[in-house]
Amino acid sequence: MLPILKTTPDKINDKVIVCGDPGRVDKISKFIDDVEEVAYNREYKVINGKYNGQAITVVSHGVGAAGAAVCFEEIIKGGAKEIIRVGTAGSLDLKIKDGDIVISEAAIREDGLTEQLIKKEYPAVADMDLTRNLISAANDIADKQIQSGIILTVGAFYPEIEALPNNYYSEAGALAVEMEASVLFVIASLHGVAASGIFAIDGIAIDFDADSYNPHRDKVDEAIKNSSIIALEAITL
Ligand code: R1X
Repeated sequence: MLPILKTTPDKINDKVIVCGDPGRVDKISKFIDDVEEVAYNREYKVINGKYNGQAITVVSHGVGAAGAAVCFEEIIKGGAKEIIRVGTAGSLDLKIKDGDIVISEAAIREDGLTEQLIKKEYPAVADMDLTRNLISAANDIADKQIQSGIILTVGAFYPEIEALPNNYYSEAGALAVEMEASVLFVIASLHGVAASGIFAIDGIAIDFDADSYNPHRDKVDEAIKNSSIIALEAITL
């Protein structure tokens, strides 16, 4: 039993697409054949199906490191061998605009969780082959330039007394910020599993202004749709 996903290991295919939003699992299922709804417990929705004739699983992991880590540990326990996260992220580079797509080669571990798993010196890196597949599928599908590089994974989304680390890592060349990639990369590496990520940019996160954050726009939806298709192509290449 995979207790928090509330399903069994035989329901997890080798190839898994993960995303934060359970609603996005339904959207991705529109591109997949022979869809089977497997489980839906808490924020974790699991479906199976086929893409390019190959069996794949799509799972949602919710927002943030702790809940996502539970998902990643359980899908790997279930037998996942290749995992691609399809997500949204804020831009940390003024050349990268809303509706653009970023592919992660590595993630900065400001997630607040992975230091409870292994020392901070251990890197959060994406699998080279899966990342190369993503870049190549992106070049075939998207009509604009796709950037790849280092992204930032944070634990806190809204700031309080402490400032977010967004501007600091923007200066260091990080392309975008989100909340789960470093967790995926660390857990996958610890288990010898391949993982990578592709991100639709939903706003500018330099000098982050929480009051003007609005990810619900057509150009963001379009980028999420394109990144979902790119991920499905990349994982079945
Ligand atoms: O990873 C981030 C988090 O899951 C991106 O979107 C959510 C917050 O808006």
